[in-house]
Amino acid sequence: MVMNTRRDFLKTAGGVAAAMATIGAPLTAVRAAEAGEAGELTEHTLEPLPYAYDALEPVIDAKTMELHHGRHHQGYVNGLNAAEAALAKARAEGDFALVEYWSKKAAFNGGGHFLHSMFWRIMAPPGNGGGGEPDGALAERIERDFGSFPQFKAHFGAASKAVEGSGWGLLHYRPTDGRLIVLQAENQHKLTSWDSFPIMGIDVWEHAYYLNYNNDRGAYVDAWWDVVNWERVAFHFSIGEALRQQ
Ligand code: MN3
Repeated sequence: MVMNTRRDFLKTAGGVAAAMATIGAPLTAVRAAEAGEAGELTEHTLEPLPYAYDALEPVIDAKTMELHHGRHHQGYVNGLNAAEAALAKARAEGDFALVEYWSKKAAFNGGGHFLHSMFWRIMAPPGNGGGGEPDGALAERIERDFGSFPQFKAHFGAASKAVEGSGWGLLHYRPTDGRLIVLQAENQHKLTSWDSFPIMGIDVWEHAYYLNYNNDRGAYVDAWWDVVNWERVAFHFSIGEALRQQ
């Protein structure tokens, strides 16, 4: 009985880890982690964009994509590597004086790396993989949990526009009951709900839209629907559904 419970837990925990890796983290980093020896750190890396910098125009301009991916996302990757190295050093030296500082850095930069990796993947060129509406099981679940697709859009859009300061509007999947939930995140990691994980989200930091939309976050959020890659979101949803079966 105890063994079964433990086995079930490990199975579920492994499933959640695999889902998170598939949705956000670069697969190269996952392979490195699996191959690593005890105590060895994963070197997180920035994956190339799955399309050209100008592929999302006119919704998101090429210069914004270039800076956002090459500078901002790279910064989170570097910050995560630095934080994990500092924590490893603290363990080795038995000196945890700065553990709070580096733990916060790991959460902020790790959140940034995960969410941006997901963000690039759930977007596609307008009219060529981006835009439209979801179909199939995802569409049915959105209808069940939000009443209708327009009601979901209204809720998600309002939450995204209302994020205080820098952050994200997020759609989460909750494996315990299969429910879809709209959440906000401040910065890259605050306001997290621990029993669910994001399957899509919009970056509403000013660096995501300021060159094109200036201070008009609302116009950016409204235009953003034209680049949502629903096929990819549906794939993330299916990962959640598979977890729920375990
Ligand atoms: Mn960003």
